[in-house]
Amino acid sequence: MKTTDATVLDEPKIRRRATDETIEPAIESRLRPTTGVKEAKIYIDGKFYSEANAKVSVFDHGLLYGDGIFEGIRFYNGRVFRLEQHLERLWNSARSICLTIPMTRQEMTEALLETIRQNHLRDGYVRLVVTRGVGNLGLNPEQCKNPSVIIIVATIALYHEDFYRKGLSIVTVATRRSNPASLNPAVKSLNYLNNVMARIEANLASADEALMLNDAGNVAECTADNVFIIKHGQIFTPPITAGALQGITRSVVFEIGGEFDIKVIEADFTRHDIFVADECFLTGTAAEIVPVVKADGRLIGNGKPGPITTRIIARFREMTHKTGTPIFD
Ligand code: PXG
Repeated sequence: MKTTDATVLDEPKIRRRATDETIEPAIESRLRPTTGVKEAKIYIDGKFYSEANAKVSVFDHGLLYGDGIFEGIRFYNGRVFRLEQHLERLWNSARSICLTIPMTRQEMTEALLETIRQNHLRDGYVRLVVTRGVGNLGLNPEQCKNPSVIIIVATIALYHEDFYRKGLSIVTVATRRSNPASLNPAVKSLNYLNNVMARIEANLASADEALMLNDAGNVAECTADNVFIIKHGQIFTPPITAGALQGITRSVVFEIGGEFDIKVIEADFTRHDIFVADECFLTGTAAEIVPVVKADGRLIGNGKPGPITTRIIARFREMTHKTGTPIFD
């Protein structure tokens, strides 16, 4: 295997089969840029790296055990949307898993803004990751003396406008949201395998998203989005105790409900309540606010995005473009 890495000590002494030639390009392709940013700069522990050189140790417990936390943040029109709330949730996740973030919130804010500036974007996505850091192969985090901070800025692959105009389909999956007594779903941890499994189930069922229930059989949320239903002019969403993440976009819907004088109520409900709802929508940083028109094969309402959902989407877009932490001044 050819390599340009001078620190490689030895070549693997594994006899190659003829088919190995077909493996190498696939491995190399992992180094292809994935942020969508030309000459992207990725922040790792106070320094910037190119995509090809942005690497973490194989001994990082984030990789070995999913031991770490993350945030997905959007910036629009040169402003970071709800940055303080994202940092608040990051710090809460850290506190919950006894992880000390190696910088102050002010320093994190500056590192994040500077990473966006270095990538010359006005609209995009930021993935903020804090890992437990390098340890040994044992899982005891006491071995990990230096947590790592990673900031990746990417262009956002916007969902097609049809997605918002026509709505999407969801399917209830067998994989349950984890019980708060095990890994509390309020922690936005690097351990997302539960959600990945749910996502696979949705893919297998050719649905756009997976609806996850909690242990009690009540609706919790989707794999990366909170869920809302509208019935008789009132908006309902599962409480955090049902296994829903304290979504930032979710909290914006509470604000918009207040502005529109529409009650937003946290309540436990079942998938039956989704089937008989007038409207349904999902919220998340990546998807923003997106209507759901089909659940487990049943049309919701008349099978078209509802009027309240449509109004909320319009107001949300206004807010994303007019508010937020300025990046450039
Ligand atoms: N529920 C879960 C489980 C999540 O991970 C949300 C709800 C929505 O929260 P916000 O704060 O984004 O309104 C999330 C969001 C992505 C991405 O690419 C986002 C999440 C997870 C995985 C990917 O934006 N988290």
